Amino acid sequence: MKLCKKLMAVLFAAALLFTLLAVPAAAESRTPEVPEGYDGFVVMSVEALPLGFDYLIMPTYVPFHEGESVAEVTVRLFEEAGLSYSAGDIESFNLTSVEWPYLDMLTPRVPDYLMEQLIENYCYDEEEGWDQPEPTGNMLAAGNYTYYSGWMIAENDEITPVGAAEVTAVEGNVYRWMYSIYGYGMDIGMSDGWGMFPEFENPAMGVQRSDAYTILAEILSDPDLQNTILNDDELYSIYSEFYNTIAYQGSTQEEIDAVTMALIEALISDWTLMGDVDLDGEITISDSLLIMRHAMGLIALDGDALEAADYDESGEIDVTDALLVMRVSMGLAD
Ligand SMILES: [Ca+2]
Ligand SMILES: [Ca+2]
Repeated sequence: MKLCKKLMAVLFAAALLFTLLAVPAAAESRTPEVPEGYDGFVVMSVEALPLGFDYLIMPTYVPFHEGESVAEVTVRLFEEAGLSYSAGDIESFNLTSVEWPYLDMLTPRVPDYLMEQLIENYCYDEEEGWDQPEPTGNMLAAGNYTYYSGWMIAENDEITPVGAAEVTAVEGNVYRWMYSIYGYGMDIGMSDGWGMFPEFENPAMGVQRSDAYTILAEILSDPDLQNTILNDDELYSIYSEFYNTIAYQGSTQEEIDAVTMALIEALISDWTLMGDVDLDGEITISDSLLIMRHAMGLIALDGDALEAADYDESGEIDVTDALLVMRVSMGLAD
């Protein structure tokens, strides 16, 4: 598999967060080009994990302008996705409902430990069902299902102390719009319920998903990488495990870290460093000589070596590849 250098930079950076391994300095920008007129990307998601609905919008790169509020970025995301919403005006943005296509066909799958709390605290009755009306018209709104439900915004896994109109978007930060159904954010693990709800054993408490979300956003921004994952059974199963774990509200930090690291390792171990024909992890003059010998028909490279030899990805291995790799090995090109 070939991964572009930019993705590698992100994956190595992510690996660094987890393992503190010494890795080559990689200071390249991320995979998608920042669109004309924008200053960078934030990661944004819209999700209802306590209900088992996963994501309305999976963690995604959204371009932003320097100085813009999170409310303004949110509006751009919703408009581009063609989703209607209610939030009042942009200066006092308060998200109360969002269009969730096919919501009427979804059945909540609340994790058992959370459902126990809902039942004990009169949000759900095993015979009567939900305490409050279920959504109508495919709009997921504050006050659906339970008296306490509503949309909350977190920046890097912490509920923002002020509304989205007052939060300035920051490059690379992860903004999550989350539908909470219990305890003013207890269910999403980001609140103690303001002391108004009984404590319970909560696997979600304090769990951070920002690193995992950034990796998912990176994958979603790279169609080639998605194809690679889809066409490789082992990689796809590792990816699925990763997705199912981060999308489940009851996952612990250990579980999320484990699947994230497994995905990163699978992607990195599958990676071919273009030009590294002898597969020793670096590009040297001997790689260039191997390419030259292959081009001259003196040897026949195969497998990963053959893939790595076509440095300019022209589909043919010739003297141009050998010269390019030589220049790289001498530090004259990259
Ligand atoms: Ca080499
Ligand atoms: Ca070539």
